[in-house]
Amino acid sequence: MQTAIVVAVEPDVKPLGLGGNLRSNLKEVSRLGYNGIELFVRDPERIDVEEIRKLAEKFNLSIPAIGTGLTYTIYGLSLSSSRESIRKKAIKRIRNYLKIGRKLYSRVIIGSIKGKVDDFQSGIRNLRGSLVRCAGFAEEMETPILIEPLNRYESNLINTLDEATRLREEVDSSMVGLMADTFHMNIEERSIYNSLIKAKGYLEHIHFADSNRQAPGQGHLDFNKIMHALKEIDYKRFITAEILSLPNQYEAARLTIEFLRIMRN
Ligand code: LER
Ligand code: MN
Repeated sequence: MQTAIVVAVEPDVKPLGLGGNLRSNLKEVSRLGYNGIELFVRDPERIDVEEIRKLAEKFNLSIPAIGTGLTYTIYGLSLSSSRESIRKKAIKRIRNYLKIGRKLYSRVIIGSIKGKVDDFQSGIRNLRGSLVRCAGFAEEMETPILIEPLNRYESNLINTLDEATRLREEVDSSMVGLMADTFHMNIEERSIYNSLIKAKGYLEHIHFADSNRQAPGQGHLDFNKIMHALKEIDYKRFITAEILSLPNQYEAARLTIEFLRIMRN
């Protein structure tokens, strides 16, 4: 099992992870014993990728994934929008994230950028069409994208791993995988464990947060059973903390890694 935590690149961005000075955050993440970071990036065209690559290398941290959610939450760009011009901008943005992903060997997350729609049928059709185009870029750049189901209060398009699997099969590209997030799964899945097991073959990344989105161990999710399900499907990729900064961001990071250490033993 490899461990990572979400880290914002731009110092003024507030992530579900560590925000502020990138260098000191990477130093701290490494000191705590994590193997990697998931980059949370607001503007893929304005960050110094080479500087990030060097910093991650210095602190011996992999970068398994890049989060793209701010494209929707700040800029309002979504892959399912009823307006073609918005979808085009969102797709272009994913292409820019993929360019970074290629340089850093990171997968690109398709989470909030899926958007929310008034009309489900046309929304899912638009999302599928946009994903086909994103998959084309992902193939060109040999950098996978990951569909992340979100809970119903954040999106009305893909809420479960089953729905994500169906979409993945429709898009039908080896560069499209799935990821899970225990916080969303707790709200949407009939069984967190069975859904993880069923996603075997497509599951390439996972966010860990407890039922209240605090560090694992601070809520009422059964992480023993979740870890068993992951073991059963021989999941060996990253477990990434995507958590609220409670009681503060560094303590949340510490609580997570200690909890995961205990679970491993
Ligand atoms: C948002 O709730 C989330 O889980 C992110 O990983 C998606 O962009
Ligand atoms: Mn997530």
